[in-house]
Amino acid sequence: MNPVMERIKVRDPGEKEFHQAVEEVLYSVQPVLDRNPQYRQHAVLERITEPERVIMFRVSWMDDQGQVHVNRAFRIQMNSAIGPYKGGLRFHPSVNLSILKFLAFEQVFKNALTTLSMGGGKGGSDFDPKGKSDNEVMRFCQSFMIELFRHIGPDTDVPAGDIGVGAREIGYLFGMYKKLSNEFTGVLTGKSLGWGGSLIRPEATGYGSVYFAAEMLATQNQTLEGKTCLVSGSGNVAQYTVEKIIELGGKVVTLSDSSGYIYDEEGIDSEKLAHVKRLKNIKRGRMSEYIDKYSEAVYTEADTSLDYNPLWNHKADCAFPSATENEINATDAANLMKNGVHLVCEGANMPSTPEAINIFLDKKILYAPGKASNAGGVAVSGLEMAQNSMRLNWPADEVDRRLKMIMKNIHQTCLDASAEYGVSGNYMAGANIAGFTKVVNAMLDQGLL
Ligand code: NDP
Ligand code: 2IT
Repeated sequence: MNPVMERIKVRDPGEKEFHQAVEEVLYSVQPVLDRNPQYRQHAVLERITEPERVIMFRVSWMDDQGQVHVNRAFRIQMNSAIGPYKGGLRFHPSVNLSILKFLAFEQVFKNALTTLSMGGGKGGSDFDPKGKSDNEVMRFCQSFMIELFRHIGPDTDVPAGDIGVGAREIGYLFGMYKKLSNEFTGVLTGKSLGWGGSLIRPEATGYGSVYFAAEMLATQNQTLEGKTCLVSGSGNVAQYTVEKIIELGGKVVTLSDSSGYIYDEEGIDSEKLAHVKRLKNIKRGRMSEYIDKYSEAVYTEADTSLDYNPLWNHKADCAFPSATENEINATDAANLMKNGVHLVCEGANMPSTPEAINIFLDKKILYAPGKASNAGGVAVSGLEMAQNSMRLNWPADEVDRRLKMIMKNIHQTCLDASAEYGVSGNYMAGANIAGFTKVVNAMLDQGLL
């Protein structure tokens, strides 16, 4: 094992998601270190795997019955070599230091790939917004920001959304930041359109993921037209992934949440997608309710006793995992291959286990790692920051044009880096190498910090 990896495992033994993310990158960049001996001398691996700063704090809040609750919250300020820390906030009961460190680590390379000036960070809390009233969510967000506000700023650290944090949460967080700092600045992205948000930011991650998939298919003279696609999740990323696949002529047959998944053999068309958006975003309901309206679909409850996810076991051409980490294991990957899937494009962060990735690489399918294919979200966050700085708003077609250009560029960067290091077509290696090189060169330029 790489001695840097060994040291991380000894120092932070419980952080399995963080180890997983680091191991993948360290493995990919070995040839870069071999070619550039100065990197080892400057201990870039040791430095890039250690957060610049970790903030951990208590969030106390009161529910509608007057009962007080206490949650744990974090902000990981991972790397600021190429710009202010940038990355989302996750509110989910599973949140812990390991998960946020893995997400912050991935974010560093993802943000570098966008070509915009953004360092990497991530934060969140083990607070579960599910089943909470708007007032409870507001009080939680206000209490969260009472501590976080002193650590962030438009040129310091710019949080955004992730799982469990959408427009509603960003609104409450922004309101409290503005009150405490007495400044109206672009300190958060994913803001609503009426007060500083960017057009296309809600769509950006999903659209970007599909643009990336289209670029991969184009290398084989194919398009999404007529392709059957499996999509997991039913939140922000999944919804706009489906929207863009439909627009490009593909057919989506699955969607899921943590309780189960639907399989709609006829395809989720625009009308059905509009229903899903209402169901999830306004009603805050469950995917199980889909079949109440569309009885042609089949709902399957999540079964934790299974060692595979049946969602990935349907005939299809393409898969877009867009829910959460490690949602595709080796069995799922084998099922995907068996069912004819030849493109896996990650909308979620680290949705495939290392064993699953090895199967994709072995079979030489088109496989896009999340840090490349889901970078459209943070890229348009970067464009939101640019618009806030100018105090101007670009029209939707302008933002979408830039998003498309950025995704095309990331795709080419991954291909070029993979070719340069003799692993042509390995997008994972390409993304890790290109992101890493950009960040460590900036670190060396700026001296020992
Ligand atoms: P949302 O909260 O909008 O949606 C998350 C979806 O995933 C929900 O359907 C949720 O189901 C499901 N889900 C969450 N956790 C689990 C779990 N442990 N097991 C099964 N299903 C789960 O989040 P997003 O769509 O924003 O995020 C989805 C993924 O995309 C995450 O990996 C995130 O890090 C990544 N991402 C998001 C970006 C963004 O801009 N929002 C940008 C880049 C990546 P349920 O409703 O039951 O919780
Ligand atoms: O994982 C991610 O890239 C995000 N959740 C979006 C981060 C952002 O700052 O827009």
